[in-house]
Amino acid sequence: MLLAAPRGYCAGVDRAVVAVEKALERYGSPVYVRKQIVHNVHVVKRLEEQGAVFVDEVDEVPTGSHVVFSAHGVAPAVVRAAADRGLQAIDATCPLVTKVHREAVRFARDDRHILLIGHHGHEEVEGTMGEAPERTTLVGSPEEADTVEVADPDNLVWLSQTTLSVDETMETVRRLRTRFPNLADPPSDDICYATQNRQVAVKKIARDADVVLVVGSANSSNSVRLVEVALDGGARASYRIDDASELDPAWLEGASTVGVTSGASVPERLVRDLLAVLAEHGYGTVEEVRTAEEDLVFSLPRELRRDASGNRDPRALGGRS
Ligand code: 2E6
Ligand code: F3S
Repeated sequence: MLLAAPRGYCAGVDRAVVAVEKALERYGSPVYVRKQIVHNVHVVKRLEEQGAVFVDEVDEVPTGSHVVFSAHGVAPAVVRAAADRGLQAIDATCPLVTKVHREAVRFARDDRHILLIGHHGHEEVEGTMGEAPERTTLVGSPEEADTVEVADPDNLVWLSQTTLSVDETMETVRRLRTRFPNLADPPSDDICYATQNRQVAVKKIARDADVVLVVGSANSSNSVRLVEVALDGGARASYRIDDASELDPAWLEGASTVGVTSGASVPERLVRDLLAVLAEHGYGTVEEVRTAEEDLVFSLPRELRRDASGNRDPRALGGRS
């Protein structure tokens, strides 16, 4: 068994989950959360059991209540709607998503047109596009790069969703640039460190694994990308599962080496459970294959940095540990 590292929780997911827990501790149940705090059914279920109430839109939240915005970010219109309703908002948007929002605002102010590479309908994309809807066009795939229409081809800059496949995004940019040679690059990577690190690690195990199992939920972009990267990287087969109960023993037939990884929104206990089941199937020797060390910790959302008596929370500062 080859176990990819890094895998599982990133700094932004950890911060968002802790934010909901702290809000529950401080304000009591219910604390409302707009959309899934992160895209994982088990995380959402556990927080529900602790008293969180997940809603689709802020108009479902009773006036005056606390509402947490998910790690994927929100459009400015959502922030305004929450304020208009008198809600106490706690913004758990990952700081690396906020960085992309800021880039979008800046380019729109400079009268540039943004080609945002990302998936149609994904919450992060909806939030980022909401910063400058008139000045942003979504490019959903390399194929869409071949057909997207723009008004001024010499005034373009590209940005991206944080959880895309690095290789596929580079292909999209390559195709865009053949049509728009003056397309400008973003000031820094938008695909986040966690997404990149998990893809490098899964690629490494995929070379030597017959089957790669990815723990993660169906709507988790970064988890689904890991299956694609494993297949591109040479795995004979790769499957996404929410937990060990979804493992189909038929997938293991004839496999001498099984690889395992997990998405950035996946608690490690789900991986441990899967390892226990794999051991029962004869894959009990585990080799961890590590391609990067991660030590990033983000400070809590501003609204939670002080405890109820006004003292600084130990997580207030964050930074590298
Ligand atoms: C926020 C932004 C990016 O579907 P996606 O991969 O974006 O989301 P999660 O919740 O599975 O992963 C963490 C995350 C949160 N990634
Ligand atoms: Fe943030 Fe990347 Fe995680 S954008 S929430 S660090 S997957």
